[in-house]
Amino acid sequence: MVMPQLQTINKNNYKNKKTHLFNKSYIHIFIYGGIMFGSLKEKLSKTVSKLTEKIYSKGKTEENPEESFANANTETYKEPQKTNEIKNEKKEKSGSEKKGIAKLISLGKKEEVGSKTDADNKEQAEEKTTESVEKKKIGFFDKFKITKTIKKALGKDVVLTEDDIEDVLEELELELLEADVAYDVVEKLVESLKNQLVGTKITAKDDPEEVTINALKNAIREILSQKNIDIYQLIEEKKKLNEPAVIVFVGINGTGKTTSISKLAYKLKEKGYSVVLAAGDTFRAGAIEQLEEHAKNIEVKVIKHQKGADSAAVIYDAIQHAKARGINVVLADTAGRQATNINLMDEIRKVIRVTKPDLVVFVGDALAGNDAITQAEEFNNAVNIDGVILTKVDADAKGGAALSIAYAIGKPILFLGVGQRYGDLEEFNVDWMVNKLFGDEEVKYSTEREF
Ligand SMILES: Nc1nc2c(ncn2[C@@H]2O[C@H](COP(=O)(O)OP(=O)(O)OP(=O)(O)O)[C@@H](O)[C@H]2O)c(=O)[nH]1
Ligand SMILES: [Mg+2]
Repeated sequence: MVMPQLQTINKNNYKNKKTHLFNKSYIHIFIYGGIMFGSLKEKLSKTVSKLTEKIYSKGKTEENPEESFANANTETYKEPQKTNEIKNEKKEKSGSEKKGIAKLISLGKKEEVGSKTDADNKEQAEEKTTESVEKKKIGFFDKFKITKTIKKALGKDVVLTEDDIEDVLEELELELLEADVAYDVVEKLVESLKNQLVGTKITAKDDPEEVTINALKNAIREILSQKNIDIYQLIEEKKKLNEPAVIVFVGINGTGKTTSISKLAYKLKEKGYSVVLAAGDTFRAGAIEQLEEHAKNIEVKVIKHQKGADSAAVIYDAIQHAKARGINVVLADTAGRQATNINLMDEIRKVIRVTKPDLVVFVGDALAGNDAITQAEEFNNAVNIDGVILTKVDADAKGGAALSIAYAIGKPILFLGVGQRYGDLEEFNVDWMVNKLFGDEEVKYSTEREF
């Protein structure tokens, strides 16, 4: 396929645009240099270091104390004063009364940190800012390299108790909440870590760092392992029935529905499938033209009606067009809508009822963090979504939505939008995410634009 011409498709050309959530990404890029999941990686790396340190310090022998990891010039992170606000807020959101994290919000904890003055807190926060800027220079996983060079065998077997690691897990909980990881996900992750680490014998033959990394990886795998959807298998199955696979994209305004449709169409064309787009956003000014511009770039056909036409009718026509011409896939755009907009939510229900798509894909903006999860839940309640595309992940240092959304709604992430080129759509799977979070490379996506 011929590469699409570099061209700018700016929605401003088509409509009076609202302030866009994407603007937030510049803040992330400023802090983390646009490193995907950089902040989350850093938090996980810190946890691994601290847990490893706990194991070494418990495994040191009286005769040879300096062999211990704890004494081997390991830098211990200074924690800034964290407010309990994030935690309380998220707890309220989740409505969960479970123990676990809730326990941490106990007064005891508050008193312990509460003895510090505001000035102390400010100073610590400032310290952390300078410290984190410096840390950026040596890279997030350099800490791992430090621990690797000073790795020693344990002096004796170690069996960790809950008390041994409680403080580390408490810090991890706060940090994950701060990274916009959903409350239930944080609770599950920490519980899983505890189950794996507490009471397990770690012997001299074991590598304490490997033990902790594996425990954390397993915990993350558990969270991400939703039943996956193989989109290509679905297309193949529909092909055998001489029918197109119909995929409808839904979500709130500006999350990247139209862009993701164009990226997926590009990917499917590259794989040899024929695709038609349905201009089902008949609501927003300029939406049809925007889709047509993309379609021209990637050389696919668009089925459209007039602005204001019935969205279900447009998509229905596109399906008939695909059936008549043996086209493999129909990708249907729809208008962005807030779940509170009753009329538009009724419209999307009608679209689904009339067109009976094979997949309803919710498109969420990774930068919206926990809000993306709430939106996904609302759309799932309204139209029963099958899977998720998370966009703007290239600018997402926090990683909270990517880690939480599938678990929170019980539906898999299918793709991640990672930039503003047609090829910037990553197929999501658990290994991909685990590699990105624990790999040594810093993943920085191109800021080049094709639209
Ligand atoms: N960096 C980055 N930008 C993206 C990504 N996906 C979409 N965008 C940008 O997000 C903006 C909105 O994308 P659209 O595809 O128009 O969003 P939409 O959901 O169709 O918006 P409405 O039709 O208004 O509801 C555009 O400027 C896109 O270039 C992504 O993965 N990474
Ligand atoms: Mg759109």
